[in-house]
Amino acid sequence: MRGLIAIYRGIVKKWGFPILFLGFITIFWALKTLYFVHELDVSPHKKFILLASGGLGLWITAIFFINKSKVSAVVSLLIYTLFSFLLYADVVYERYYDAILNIDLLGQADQVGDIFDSIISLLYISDVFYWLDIPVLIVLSVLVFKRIPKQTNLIGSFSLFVLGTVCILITAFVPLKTSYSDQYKVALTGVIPSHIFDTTQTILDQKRVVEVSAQNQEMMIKLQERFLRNQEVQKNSTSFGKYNGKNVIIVQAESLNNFPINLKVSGKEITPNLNKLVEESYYYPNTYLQIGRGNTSDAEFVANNSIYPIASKGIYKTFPTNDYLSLGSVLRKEGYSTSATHGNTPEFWNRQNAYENQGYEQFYHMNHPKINADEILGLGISDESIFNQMLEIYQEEEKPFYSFIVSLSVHRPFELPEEYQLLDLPGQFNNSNTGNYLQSVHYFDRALGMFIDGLKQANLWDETIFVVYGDHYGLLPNDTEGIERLLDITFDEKTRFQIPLIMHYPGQEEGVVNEVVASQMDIAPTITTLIGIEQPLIQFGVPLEEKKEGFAGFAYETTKYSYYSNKFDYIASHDGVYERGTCINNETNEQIDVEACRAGYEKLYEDIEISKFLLENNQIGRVFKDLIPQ
Ligand code: GP9
Ligand code: MN
Repeated sequence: MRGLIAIYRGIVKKWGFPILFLGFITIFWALKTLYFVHELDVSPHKKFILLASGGLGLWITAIFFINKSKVSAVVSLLIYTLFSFLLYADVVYERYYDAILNIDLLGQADQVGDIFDSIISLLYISDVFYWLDIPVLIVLSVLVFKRIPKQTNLIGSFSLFVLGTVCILITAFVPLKTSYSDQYKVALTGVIPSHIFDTTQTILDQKRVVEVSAQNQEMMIKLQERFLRNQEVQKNSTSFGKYNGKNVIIVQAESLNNFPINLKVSGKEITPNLNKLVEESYYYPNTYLQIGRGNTSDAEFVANNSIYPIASKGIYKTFPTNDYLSLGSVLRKEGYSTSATHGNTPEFWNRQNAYENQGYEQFYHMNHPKINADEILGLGISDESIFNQMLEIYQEEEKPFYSFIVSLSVHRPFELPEEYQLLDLPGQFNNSNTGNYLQSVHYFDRALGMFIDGLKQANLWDETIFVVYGDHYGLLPNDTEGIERLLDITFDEKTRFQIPLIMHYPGQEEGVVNEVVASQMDIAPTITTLIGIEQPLIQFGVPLEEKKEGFAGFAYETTKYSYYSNKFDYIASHDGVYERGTCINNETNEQIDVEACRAGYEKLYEDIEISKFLLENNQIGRVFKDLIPQ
């Protein structure tokens, strides 16, 4: 008995503190991970999370106990704090982008300054939970440090480190699969294994992209046939070429959801000008975003290119120099003068480089000699100022022209200076995100109304196809309670993804509300139809007037391969298994046998695969190499 007690004492003396330390870190990290998973609304897999947390615990313990030195103690705590920052960065990033960070996104760190206010608006008081462990750990370290003997434990520490690495690698490479959503990966293993897995995949993916050779000739012919078939729909449309030679102005409205359209608060319209425009235009209220990792910039890309934005850093950063058949390039070949306008710096989101291959002859940004950065609001030049300046530029612009404008003033945290808050809202909206958002949207609406008036005065209105659509949602799931209480509307995922799409044709006076399920990728095909483009096009969208079967597919934002359509909605499962997805019959609003959704899923799956192939291998310019006029 005495012998056993002696052995026990020996173990406690040698290993007691390391075990205590390891236990604390494992529990702290596991709790933080579970807290994040709870926010993600996915069920956690506790065993793998515990194993990965133990792995991190072993790493930190190994460093702390390498010898009795303040350096190793401080370094181990610093490393734990750095991992805590990584986890918290994932938490905040996920709140806005519905994804976790990726190694590729490190290059975007330079933009943090521009979106600082937006980031602050994503930090919640309850987040203190993510940081409570650090002071506890510091106190524990001081107490433990005083009591550990003066000795070096190189072999012991090395063994712990190796064991920790094994735990982490097992959790990274045994349970995780590429088909899993980011949320599911985190729920299975936590953020560290998920990042190791994703980074490995990114490196492997880059290696996989090889020069496409003659073997793909067969595939090229299939693609040619497919896209020529798509284009037949445009050529057979009664609207084909109806507005040939007319100007095209597209306004991509920052953070504009569909719900403010025709919404009244205390009898007052939030968007009187957009509502008026809707009454004399084609209005597609069931339109959905299709942004990827590039957010705003991907919305631009999808609307102008009609391709899924499959790119780890967003298209403008991942494939800026690819060849494209975007609206800008196509219209330029038709003799249009083409320009893009964005009131921030040319470098922001790599637009300067990316716009060159989008076919824009001019890029009007805040440093452009013709642009005056006279009024800055939030992310850049105010909407009112940029619209006014464009009206002047149009006076000199050679006709016909294509002008693509990205508005900026409606952006998180939606806090406009008082003098710009012109909407009279009841007191309960004060200091609420909903109230601030409505004020911002109202500001944009007012600026847009003045822009339209200006176009009318310049006799451009009836010479122009005028399009407005939202790039993505403004408010986030965290705002749901406030929106639903204050506005008495449902703010579920579908409403959050819903953006307005309004198209005014030259001379149009009668409005048409078309309920077809549409998406950002239907914008370019609709324009190429109205202009009557004969050049071969590569577009996945459908001209809206010809769109009979509504469809909006998703590669990002929600689980990949989910889609909405007029008949069914398919919500893919987080683990990527088709059969585990949910199929909803939109007539009855009831869940039905998942097989009913299969055709839409297969079509979307193929379209995403082809988009990926075309983008990664820079094939867009090559599919119709012999047919496209150079
Ligand atoms: C602004 C944009 C940044 O045009 O690039 O805004 P976000 O992508 O966060 O909406
Ligand atoms: Mn945006």
